[in-house]
Amino acid sequence: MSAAVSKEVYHQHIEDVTPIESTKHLPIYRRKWLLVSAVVFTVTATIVIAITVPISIRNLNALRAKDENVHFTSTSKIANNSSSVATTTPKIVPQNITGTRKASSLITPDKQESLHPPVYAHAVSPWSNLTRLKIYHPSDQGRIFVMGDIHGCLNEMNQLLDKIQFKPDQDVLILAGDLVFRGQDSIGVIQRARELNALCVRGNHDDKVIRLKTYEYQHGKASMSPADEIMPEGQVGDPLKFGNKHIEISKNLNVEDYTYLAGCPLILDIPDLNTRVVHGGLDPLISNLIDNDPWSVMNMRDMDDNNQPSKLKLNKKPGNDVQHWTTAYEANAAKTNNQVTVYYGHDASRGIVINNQTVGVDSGCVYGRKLSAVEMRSRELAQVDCLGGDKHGGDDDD
Ligand SMILES: [Mn+2]
Repeated sequence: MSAAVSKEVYHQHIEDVTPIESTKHLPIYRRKWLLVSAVVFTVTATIVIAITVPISIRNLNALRAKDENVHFTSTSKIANNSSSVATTTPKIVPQNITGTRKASSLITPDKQESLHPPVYAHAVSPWSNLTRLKIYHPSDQGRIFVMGDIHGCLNEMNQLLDKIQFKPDQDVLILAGDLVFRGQDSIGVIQRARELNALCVRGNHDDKVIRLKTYEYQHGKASMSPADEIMPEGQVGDPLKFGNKHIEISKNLNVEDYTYLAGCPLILDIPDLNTRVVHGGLDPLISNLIDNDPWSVMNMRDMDDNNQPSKLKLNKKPGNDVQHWTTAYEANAAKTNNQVTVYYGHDASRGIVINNQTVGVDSGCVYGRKLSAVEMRSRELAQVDCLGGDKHGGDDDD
């Protein structure tokens, strides 16, 4: 178990890393023009900011004085609930109710006050470009499916969508992470998910692909060698070598694929349905969602002897407290009257497990077993058989 990390390192996720095009391949005269444009742009932007910011602040203060309960965003009107969670889970006032999911119904809380890393927390990679939490307010109509780890099995994904007669204009698809790796067509799965406007959470394999790609955007492909050198990321839970097998996927991502995959949050919260979706799991003892350690949320299976999340399947022996995180979660929920259900993937060895408040949806498609989807309101299960994919073994067998 790693040592506790400093709050500064843990906070690195707050900085968004935006892909930038490399300029190294441009001819000299174009680089000069680029430099001149950049200088002109910076000077203009500075003047504009200097003029507009004081005015905006004055306007904002006037607005706050007028009505402290109403906030505006660029796309939608947000009104606070009167409950204590209102500031972190603002509710969208529907502008136009139809059966389809509105882009504005998926929001990212703009500010989260509490961030207390648990003692076992790992550093968050500066290349992870991670959103910890998104909040989704579904419409009343249509079905909401949570689909387990697809791992590049595009054919099976399409067969399952056919089987449930998925209607993109009415139904909602949520992917429980690990869209990529091991299977035949990881890029195809991302593109299909984009087509369907699927919601998603980040899996441990998605995370590796994103980190490699962000590094490539920032430093260029040529800097990613030698293959056995470790990418500089600090004390992360799973250091990556430049030659890591996930680079086969990251190098083929276009900007839209990257933006989609990086946009899958660590945790998708659906407060209207008392439900959350993560890839690995949630520490049952952490009450503030964003205090969860990202690496653990993407990787956890069992709780170890110290009641801390582990990626391993540990052995329960007389006298130790080893148990699957869902066992601890269900017990804790019963004790504290917590009504929130958590959907998760990542644990193919256990397969489909539908409990009171935890629903496991990874049934090992890429290992030649099944691909599964559970409808959230009815809890109906749909499955298709899988051919499986190329099994990369070795250092990434989790
Ligand atoms: Mn996984």
